[in-house]
Amino acid sequence: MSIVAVQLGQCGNQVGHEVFNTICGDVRGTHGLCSKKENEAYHDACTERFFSEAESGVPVARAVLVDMEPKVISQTLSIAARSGHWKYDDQSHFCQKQGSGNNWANGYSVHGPRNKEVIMNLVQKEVEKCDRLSGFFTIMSMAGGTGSGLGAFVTQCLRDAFPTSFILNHVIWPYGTGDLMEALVPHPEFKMLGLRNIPQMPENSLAYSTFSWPGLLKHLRQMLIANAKMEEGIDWQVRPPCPGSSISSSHSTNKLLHFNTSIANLVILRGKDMHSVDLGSFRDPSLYTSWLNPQDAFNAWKTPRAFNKYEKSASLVSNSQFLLKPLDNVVGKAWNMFASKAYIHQYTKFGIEEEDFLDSFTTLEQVISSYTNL
Ligand SMILES: Nc1nc2c(ncn2[C@@H]2O[C@H](COP(=O)(O)OP(=O)(O)OP(=O)(O)O)[C@@H](O)[C@H]2O)c(=O)[nH]1
Ligand SMILES: [Mg+2]
Repeated sequence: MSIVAVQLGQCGNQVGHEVFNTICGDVRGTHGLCSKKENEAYHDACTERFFSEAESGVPVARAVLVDMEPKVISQTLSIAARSGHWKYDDQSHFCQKQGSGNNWANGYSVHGPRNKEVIMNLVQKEVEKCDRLSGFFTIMSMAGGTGSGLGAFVTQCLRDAFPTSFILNHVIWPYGTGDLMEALVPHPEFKMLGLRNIPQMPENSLAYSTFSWPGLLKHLRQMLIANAKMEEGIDWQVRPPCPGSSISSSHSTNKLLHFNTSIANLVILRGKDMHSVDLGSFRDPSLYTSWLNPQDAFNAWKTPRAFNKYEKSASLVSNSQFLLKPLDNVVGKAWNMFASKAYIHQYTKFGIEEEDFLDSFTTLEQVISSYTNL
């Protein structure tokens, strides 16, 4: 099965390039710690999913690059080609002379409809190169105008044109305040997924490190429930609430303050002895909201194929409350700006009306309220 990536705006193109570079490095890596046969099967599946074969033998990323200004696209194309290991298709990109000026409405209402046909034609060409298409992976920033605005527009076009394919929107949030900052979505109201990965270790320290699966998973689970993005600085005091505890108990207060409740989790284990790993601590019903059967809420994928140079590594994709606070802050700030009519004219001049803002606030406040009440 193949996936077509659509890289939008500066951030989408830069991050997209890194994604393909990482995938290519992983596919080419020889430290898979598995049999030759398993290694080949992994290599073939991964290559088919993300790359098509060029006559030159160099894999070509299944990607469409879109930006409203040319600089980043030309840089991205040439850096990839220089690697010698993979490249983008010379024809599979679209740019204009001028960006969307950090204006969502400009990207969504102006650049979107104006360039729909040519962008969707490029997508169609990439789709036709796939023997079997499973879906789309769009990469864009939430700030800026092209990634966010045009990206939202293109997502709608993809949904219309390919109603049965999956669409995974990879949205990069802007750096905030200076703090380091089919299984997972059981309900359309809850679709904010977060990613955690361990170990986090510089390459030159790896030779001196030993990792055990129980140690890695203990850290990963605590990163989840205490909502820590990094392995460092995890709050080990946070515990799941006791079943049946009342609102006034210290556990409930703890939960209210710190505990990150999950809807669903997916753990991906890669490397040595992964079949023997005990994942019981992630099946604990107290980690999850009560309305989903805990058996449906947890999934695990395992492969002996090691990732990068890690002998063992674990990733967690979770649908949880992790994004609640930042989202609430962003919506609060946006609401204040809207109430004082700041920047509104920048949107209304491109046809976005005050009513559209109110609808968006209602939608997001509903998401916040739903996640809050898990
Ligand atoms: N993480 C990460 N963030 C980036 C990167 N490039 C840009 N950003 C963030 O993306 C936001 C700006 O969006 P851009 O992608 O530059 O905007 P654009 O989509 O090109 O839209 P316009 O330039 O307005 O046409 C800022 O918040 C940046 O911090 C990147 O390579 N990595
Ligand atoms: Mg830009």
